[in-house]
Amino acid sequence: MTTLAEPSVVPQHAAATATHCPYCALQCAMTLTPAAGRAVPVEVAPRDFPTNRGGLCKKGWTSAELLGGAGRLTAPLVRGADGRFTETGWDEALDLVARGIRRTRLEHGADAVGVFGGGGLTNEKAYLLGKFARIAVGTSRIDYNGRFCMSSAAAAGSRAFGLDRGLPFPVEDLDGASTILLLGTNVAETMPPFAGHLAGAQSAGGLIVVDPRRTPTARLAGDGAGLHVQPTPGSDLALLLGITHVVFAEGLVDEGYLAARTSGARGLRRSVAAWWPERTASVTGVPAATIRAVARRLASRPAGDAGTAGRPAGGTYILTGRGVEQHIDGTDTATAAINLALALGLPGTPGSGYGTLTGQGNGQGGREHGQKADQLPGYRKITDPAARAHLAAVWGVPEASIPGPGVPAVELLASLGRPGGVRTLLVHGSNLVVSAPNAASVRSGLGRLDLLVVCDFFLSETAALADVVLPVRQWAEEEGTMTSLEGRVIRRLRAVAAPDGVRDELQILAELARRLDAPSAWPDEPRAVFEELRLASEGGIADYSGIDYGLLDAGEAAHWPYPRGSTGTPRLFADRFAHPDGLARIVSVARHPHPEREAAAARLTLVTGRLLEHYQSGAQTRRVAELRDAQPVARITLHPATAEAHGIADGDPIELGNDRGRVRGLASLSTDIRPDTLFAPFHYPGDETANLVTSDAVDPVSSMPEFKTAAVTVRRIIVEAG
Ligand SMILES: Nc1nc2c(c(=O)[nH]1)N[C@H]1C(S)=C(S)[C@@H](COP(=O)(O)OP(=O)(O)OC[C@H]3O[C@@H](n4cnc5c(=O)[nH]c(N)nc54)[C@H](O)[C@@H]3O)O[C@H]1N2
Ligand SMILES: Nc1nc2c(c(=O)[nH]1)N[C@H]1C(S)=C(S)[C@@H](COP(=O)(O)OP(=O)(O)OC[C@H]3O[C@@H](n4cnc5c(=O)[nH]c(N)nc54)[C@H](O)[C@@H]3O)O[C@H]1N2
Ligand code: SF4
Ligand SMILES: [Mo]
Repeated sequence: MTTLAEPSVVPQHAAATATHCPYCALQCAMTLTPAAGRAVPVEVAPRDFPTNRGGLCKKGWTSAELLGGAGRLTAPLVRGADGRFTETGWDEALDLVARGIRRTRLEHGADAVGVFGGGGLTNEKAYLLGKFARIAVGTSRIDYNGRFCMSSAAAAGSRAFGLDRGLPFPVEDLDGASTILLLGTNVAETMPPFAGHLAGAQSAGGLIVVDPRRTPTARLAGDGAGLHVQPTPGSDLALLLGITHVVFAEGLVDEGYLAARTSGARGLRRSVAAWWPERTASVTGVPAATIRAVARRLASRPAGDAGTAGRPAGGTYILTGRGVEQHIDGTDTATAAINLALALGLPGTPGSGYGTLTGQGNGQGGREHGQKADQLPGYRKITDPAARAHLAAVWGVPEASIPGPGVPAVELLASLGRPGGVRTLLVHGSNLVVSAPNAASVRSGLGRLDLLVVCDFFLSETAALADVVLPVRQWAEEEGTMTSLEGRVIRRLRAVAAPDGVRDELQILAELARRLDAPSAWPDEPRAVFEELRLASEGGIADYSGIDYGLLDAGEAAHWPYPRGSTGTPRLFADRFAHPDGLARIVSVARHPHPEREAAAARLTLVTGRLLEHYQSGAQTRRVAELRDAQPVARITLHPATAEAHGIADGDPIELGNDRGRVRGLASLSTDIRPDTLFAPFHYPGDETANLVTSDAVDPVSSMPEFKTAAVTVRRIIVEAG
């Protein structure tokens, strides 16, 4: 068996490397300069770029710490009969994985092999992973953590506009807005440099933030002349129907736009008729006067604002985040936000718009190139005969050999080790036992597998449960492309050599494909994989065929769709939406009963989300001293009145519980939260894992789980010393 190629040597002349942050979708630009002789091999400096304009958050500033090597995996680990890991050679580890895949496939069929990807993977890796699952393994069972992130917004965007690009306009367009409605997003902590783009609306008194917590983002609005709207968790759909009701009732609708650019508008008026402000107030806890004020502000064009050339006077933007999307009615809630935007005539109108804020570094590209259960590269549907024929030709395989649609993440995870379910699972870029809903059941599922293979840089909590762990190159050690929250394709460049023993994930996939005697070609160099991705995406919704590394290296802004021979598309929908008739589709939505929320009404509602210092499951940021020291343990926020009623003082160890499990943390008392609501970050492992109490009930359209609200009880606990 051939061994993998050695990582190519980093050119010595590369004094400074212009690249982007490894973490979130803002993809802040930075320069890495070699720092010879230090524990951390490069120094980070922010670089000017439209999204971050020279800013970085703490995570970006400290991102190079993880290149230093502490805790880094440098050889494949294989679990022995005694249950312990032993370091092995690459051939041995890859042979073992290939044998395991073959055995599962032979005994239980190809669908008994599952693949779980991530929105942090480069486009090249995401693409090759999808191809690997379908063509090398022959399984339909592939999905990824973007299902937990962007799926509701993506489903709503595709349904309404015929295309899902989180922001259909460049971030800088927000600078000229006089009104911005932020629904369930705390950008001041989750994308700090992004907050700079809110300054115009903030100073115009038009920043409106909807969040059950008074977050740093809500403060940007509330402390100025803007508004912080603080609804009952999970009531956003009602709130949006109520605001839309006022838009109709007060004649604020852009009738000309609705007639010219949308279909289905007639049903919309009817669907919001019963949501008059006082009724909406009784469901959401938001005063009727506030609901009216929000509607009026969104429809207003401030007098005296003449605008500038190319930037019309003070427009309005509506943006959603996970706070309104990660619910079992997340797709309908995002749809209600889109419908409100359409009623006001915002999408595609210069200086105004609607968008959703993509989360992970490559959360956008990761959802375009085939990691999703129902999707082929280029954002094509796997059930579409033309799409299948296109990919069959690109891959050189019979169309019938491409599997059909698989199952979404929660269903895939629920099937682990069950009859008819997945028995061998490969994980690339997710720390499931911390980040998946109802985490205890996911942990049991992983325990029932015949073979669990995890690729990671570190021994994450999920990798620690694996049978085989394969150490991969990270961020500044690899080449590739990422697609930012604006749909802009950018280059990730290698600045340092990876530690000895670490392999590129593309090489791992290609090597496994060879060991499985897979048909088709298996390029393992990023540029070659991107060239294949261009062909694969050509003619699809997310068409990258006109983009190449040369263009990106020259610093060209490349927003997809970017068909061969064209230029990119920074702004979408100016003349038409992506449905065949060019119209946006208004799908009327309604609020339905919700068992978890009803249970929560009798107990307390736990809301989960993020802290500035930690990223996701914390697998990376809990290893950075500065970030860990700033937020070393899970702190659960509760209102002083709630705390008093439960005999809890600030700093007390507490436990939240329900029939799914229990989670621990230290009480943090704050009047920034509603008395009926608690907040816990989901970044911590062990008994501080917030997902031990979240529900794996899913949205019927997107299969997004209900991360944001869980019914819980709270109690003070005594923790034994030592
Ligand atoms: N520091 C940091 N930054 C990150 C990440 C990280 O882990 N850490 N992750 C990245 C990723 S992948 C993502 S997806 C983004 C997420 O970015 P955001 O969407 O900004 O983050 P969250 O904290 O998940 O949720 C936002 C807000 O929703 C509120 N919320 C909860 N329930 C409700 C509700 O029912 N209604 C309303 N209106 N609001 C509600 C929460 O109080 C929270 O303040 O962040 C990205 N950036
Ligand atoms: N309760 C609750 N749960 C949530 C959320 C919430 O708001 N509340 N948010 C959800 C959301 S929006 C998201 S995006 C998920 C994220 O949660 P996860 O899917 O767990 O994401 P990360 O913590 O980023 O895990 C990525 C893992 O892959 C590794 N990794 C990073 N890059 C690569 C790579 O290129 N290759 C490989 N092989 N490994 C890599 C990292 O070291 C880390 O161990 O969590 C979801 N879970
Ligand atoms: S905002 Fe996001 S991309 Fe920018 S430095 Fe922070 S984590 Fe990195
Ligand atoms: Mo996310």
